[in-house]
Amino acid sequence: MTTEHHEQDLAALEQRFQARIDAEEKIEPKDWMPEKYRQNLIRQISQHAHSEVIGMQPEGNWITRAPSLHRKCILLAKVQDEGGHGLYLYSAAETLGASREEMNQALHDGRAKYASIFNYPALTWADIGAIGWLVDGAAIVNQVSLQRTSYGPYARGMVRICKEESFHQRQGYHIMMTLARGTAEQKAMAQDSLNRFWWPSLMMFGPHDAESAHSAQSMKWKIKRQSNDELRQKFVDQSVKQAEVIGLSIPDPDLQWNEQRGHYDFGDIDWEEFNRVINGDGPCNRQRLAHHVKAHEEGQWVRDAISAHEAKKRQRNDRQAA
Ligand code: FAQ
Repeated sequence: MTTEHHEQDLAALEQRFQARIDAEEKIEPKDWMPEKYRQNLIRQISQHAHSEVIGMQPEGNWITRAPSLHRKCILLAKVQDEGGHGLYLYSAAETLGASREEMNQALHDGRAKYASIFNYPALTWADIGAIGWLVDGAAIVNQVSLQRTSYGPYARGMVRICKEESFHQRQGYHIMMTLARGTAEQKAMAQDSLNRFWWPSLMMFGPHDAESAHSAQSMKWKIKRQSNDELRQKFVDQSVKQAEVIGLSIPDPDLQWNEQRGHYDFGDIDWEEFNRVINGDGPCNRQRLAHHVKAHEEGQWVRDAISAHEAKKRQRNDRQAA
């Protein structure tokens, strides 16, 4: 086949692929897909998976210090859920031909990112409330939209993840509500936590649409269904009311209802801080990565044992078949 023929075939395949996307068909693992679609999905899904797993660290740090047995049980279950989300997502990425080992290697080498928010420390118990309320809250806004993403395994994973994230968001909000209705000291602790987590939560949605490198292509392929700015606005609009109900104030002097737009206007994000954190220089980046590398290395014997067991099983089966 000549190069010209090959290019014509490729163009026809790409056209058919786009027509399927436009018709809202889901793309499944064995379907033909453009190489860039595959690569872009691996990038986003693996980044998402790493976020879930690294996100266990700031909260895991509070399991032994939760203020009651009840809160401890809830937090333990929540952190386990996040680990589970990571596993569904790694599995979804594996259907695209990326191995878990490669994805972890990319994380450790600094080639793969994870959500910037997890590079901020959880300093007080109220931070566990703020993480549930705001971080899971922001994650849900994003993930509800991703339930309609064009890649089948990712979309289906998101349906289950969203159900669990809703419980996480409620538990965080409940912690904040309890503290805000407590002593003056407890309320101040909740407010301090909101002050520190508000802006990093807005950064979770990524750069403005005009600055977003992947958005245009990802929207065309329906990997993303709503833009970074649309989702951020949705999150701001819902959070203002939630803060009012529990008597906490959002730390933004420019926050104001805009009658014309039907949305809240809000202040500028510190993009310098965002870029610093996503490029490895946030308050906890080094600590988070070092902890992940250590846990991965310490788990090597488990992976070795499973591989050895699988090899023995294969040998036994081969002998029986012979
Ligand atoms: N942090 O062109 P865009 C959770 C990177 S799950 C770090 O706009 P895109 C659950 C971006 O990767 C939270 N990096 O990128 C939980 C790209 O760099 P690259 C995670 C960021 O993909 C709760 C570059 O900037 N959720 O929290 C961030 O179109 C509590 C250019 O950006 C997901 O991952 C950021 N905030 O849009 C767990 C959802 N923003 O890859 C424990 C799935 C941007 O070229 C406790 N992901 N970057 O090197 C997405 O929806 C998208 O990937 C966006 C970014 C919206 C995050």
